[in-house]
Amino acid sequence: MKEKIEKLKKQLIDALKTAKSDEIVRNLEVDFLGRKGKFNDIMKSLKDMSDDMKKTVGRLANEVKTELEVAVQKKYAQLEAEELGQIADTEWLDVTVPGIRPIVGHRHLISKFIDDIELIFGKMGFSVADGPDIETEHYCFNQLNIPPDHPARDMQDTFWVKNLDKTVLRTQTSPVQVRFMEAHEPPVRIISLGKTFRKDNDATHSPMFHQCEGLMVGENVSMANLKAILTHFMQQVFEDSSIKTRFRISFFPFVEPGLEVDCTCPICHGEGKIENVPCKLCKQTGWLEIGGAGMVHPKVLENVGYDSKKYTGFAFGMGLDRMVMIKYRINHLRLFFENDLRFIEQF
Ligand code: FA5
Repeated sequence: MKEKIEKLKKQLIDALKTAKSDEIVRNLEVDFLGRKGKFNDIMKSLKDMSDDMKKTVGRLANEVKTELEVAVQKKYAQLEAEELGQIADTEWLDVTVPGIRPIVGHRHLISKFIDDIELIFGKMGFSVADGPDIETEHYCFNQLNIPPDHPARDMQDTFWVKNLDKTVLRTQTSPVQVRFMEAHEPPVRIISLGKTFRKDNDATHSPMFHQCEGLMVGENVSMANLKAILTHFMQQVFEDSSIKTRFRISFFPFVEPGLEVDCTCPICHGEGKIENVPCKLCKQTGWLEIGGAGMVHPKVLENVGYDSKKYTGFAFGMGLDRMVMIKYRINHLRLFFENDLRFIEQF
């Protein structure tokens, strides 16, 4: 019986040496040391032995069983250590390797341009006013001297807001003029920059675009002031002191006279060509259209309770996206809003 016990011990020790997984060790444990295992068979056979044999064989069987139980636990521990070692190998962390620099974003080109404009006008004493993107018909049209059914409403293809009576996505930043004048007494000197919306869509027209509105009202404010301020602004924003501006007569119901504002092309400097090559940007005219302007209509001043005999003022509204296109030679408006990082990261 003693040999049988020693043989079982050797079998299990040998099997444990080659066991490569917890599962194999568990099967060996059950097979040798479990309730129905080989060692229990020996224990069961003790009852048929003499008392002396019972004692010696029983003691030996218990000692070997304990020894083997320890060997099994050691094997489990060894396998676990090996597994951890492998993980450590595959997830090896070399703290001396230089880190991966996180991608740091920056402000969008249009947002940066808005900051630039605020700075330029800020130095000329203009403060910044805000208005809602979703505007009432009252402020977007009526108060700007564009009553219902006036043909001037057709100049702007409007998004009306469903289920909200007489409400539009603002087609222009001009309603901010009215909102500001209603809340403040003259003198007024503000700009307002933000999103505007129209049912347009091509290379130079986007359904959502940005405008910069300007308004200056006070005593003796004249068109000469308008010209001086816009010329200085254009020179600053295009970083070219040779830029000139010109006014062409136009129509906007909230100003009289109404004007289109052009500036000399910053690429060909008003020549229409560069070294005899026709300038594509200004289509050889030497001029670029920047926005609308004019002297605030007395009706608009009166709508907000200003004395139109005492106060005069000018207003202007420029398309920001077009100016950014000119400044950075970008040929399609869509690029601003597609969020393609290959484009955005260039600026
Ligand atoms: C206006 O919106 C007037 N509110 C401007 C104004 C203000 C006139 C104050 C007088 C006094 P207009 O519709 O021309 O004007 O638009 C002004 C500028 O917005 C245009 O010159 C153009 O640069 C830009 N613009 C108009 N529609 C779009 C569009 N769909 N996409 C991109 N830019 C546009």
